[in-house]
Amino acid sequence: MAAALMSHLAVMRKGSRVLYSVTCQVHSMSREHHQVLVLGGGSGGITMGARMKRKIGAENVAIVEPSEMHYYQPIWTLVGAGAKTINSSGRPTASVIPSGVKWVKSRAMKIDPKNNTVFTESGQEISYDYLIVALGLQLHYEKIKGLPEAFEHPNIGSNYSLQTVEKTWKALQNFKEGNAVFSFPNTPVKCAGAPQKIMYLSEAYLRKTGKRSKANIIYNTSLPVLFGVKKYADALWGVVKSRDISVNLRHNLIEVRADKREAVFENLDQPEETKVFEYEMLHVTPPMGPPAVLKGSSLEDQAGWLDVNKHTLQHTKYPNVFGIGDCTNLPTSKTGAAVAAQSSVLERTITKVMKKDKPDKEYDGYTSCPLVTSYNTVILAEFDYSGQPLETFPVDQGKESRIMYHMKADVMPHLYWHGLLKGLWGGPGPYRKLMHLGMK
Ligand code: FAD
Ligand code: UQ1
Repeated sequence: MAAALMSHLAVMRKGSRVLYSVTCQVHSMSREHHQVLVLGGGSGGITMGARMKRKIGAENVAIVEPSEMHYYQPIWTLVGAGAKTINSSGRPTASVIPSGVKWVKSRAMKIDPKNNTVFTESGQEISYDYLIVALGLQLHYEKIKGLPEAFEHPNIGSNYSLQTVEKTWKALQNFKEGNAVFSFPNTPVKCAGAPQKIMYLSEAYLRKTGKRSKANIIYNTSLPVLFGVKKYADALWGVVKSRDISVNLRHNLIEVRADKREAVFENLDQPEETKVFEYEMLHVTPPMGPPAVLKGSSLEDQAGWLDVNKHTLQHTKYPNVFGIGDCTNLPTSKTGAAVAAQSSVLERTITKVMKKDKPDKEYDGYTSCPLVTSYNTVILAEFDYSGQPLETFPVDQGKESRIMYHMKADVMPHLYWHGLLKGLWGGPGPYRKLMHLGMK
């Protein structure tokens, strides 16, 4: 009804100032209330929607999500390497919203936690009793000079976005001879292993197609290490050496000159020093940051991430606000696996808070990264807040494994769509002890 009135007015007063003020009035008329409001319908949002539906009934839950499609992002690593199709990674959002849960198909524009209210782009004003923030993170290609325009040129791709992931595969197929350069930015990222997974796959592809001898594979990372956990970093150094890959630490991509096929990196240990790498192929992992809507909401920490208690996932200032996933300041690596482990803790925390009890289950920082090292091998990194390995399987997961590749490529997608998103998969924690029975 409001939409019909607005479009009628638009026809009558197109372009006038009067239209703007009337539109605002129409917008402000749309108000609704939900016991639990979830912001974001990605991995964390859909998962918590399903769990909350089970706890309090679908009619008491709503999810705000603007996108028509929901994507299983972890498979983009394999899409960029031509091992899976982009179509296999997406499903309509309508099909993943738990049935009966209200889908507010819009974008949260402002959050007012003092008044328990969220304002959407479509003009709705939604109040809540409990708010779950699952907004993910934002990609910032525009922070690199020359991007995103450079994606118009061949030879450059990025597995991190829907629009650019197939360009990685094209660039790889078009490779003739020269440098294949892979970057890692100077910000927190999601799936910190993904920037190098595509490098190992590219190296394997060039070997398979007889072009490897004409290629220099170069990994330029802003980090001072190859990976944050020593056990897996050591294993990856072994892979890098055996495949003759060059790694440059503390190298941060600042500019792409696509017409000349040049990538400019700054040396983070020697500011002012820049190095230009010519490339035949460039894979960009963009700088990333917190969702813009958190800015100025009083929900964010100094760096802009959602400020939550690292054990309970409850907001540090507002006890009826909770967070999950990439948008939070949880000091662990941002992954879907972490979302899974967080979801069971968060369900428990919210249930306790609803009963006016104290939260009693603690998130240990569990996260996991299947480090794809070729078209049939994976090193399955799993660790917690302490940065110590916390492995599920009773084998040495620091070794490249074919079974783990099968798990990443074929099992995980099923676990995601039918387990995690249905609120039935809370991470491998309960199975870990079982798997290690009989071991020391
Ligand atoms: P997302 O799933 O990104 O969801 C955020 C949602 O919020 C989106 O749907 C977005 O549209 C919505 N949103 C944003 N702003 C607003 C707004 N203002 N209002 C309303 N909605 C909004 N994880 C693994 O565990 N294993 C892997 O192997 C792995 N590999 C990866 C490889 C790649 C290339 C990438 C890109 C990611 C990978 N990940 C992996 C990471 C994993 O996909 C994310 O950590 C996970 O999706 C985080 O879930 P989330 O709900 O926090 O964010
Ligand atoms: C996981 O739980 C998960 O979420 C469903 C992933 O991705 C999306 C993962 O990549 C991984 C590795 C896990 C952890 C699961 C096991 C069985 C170790």
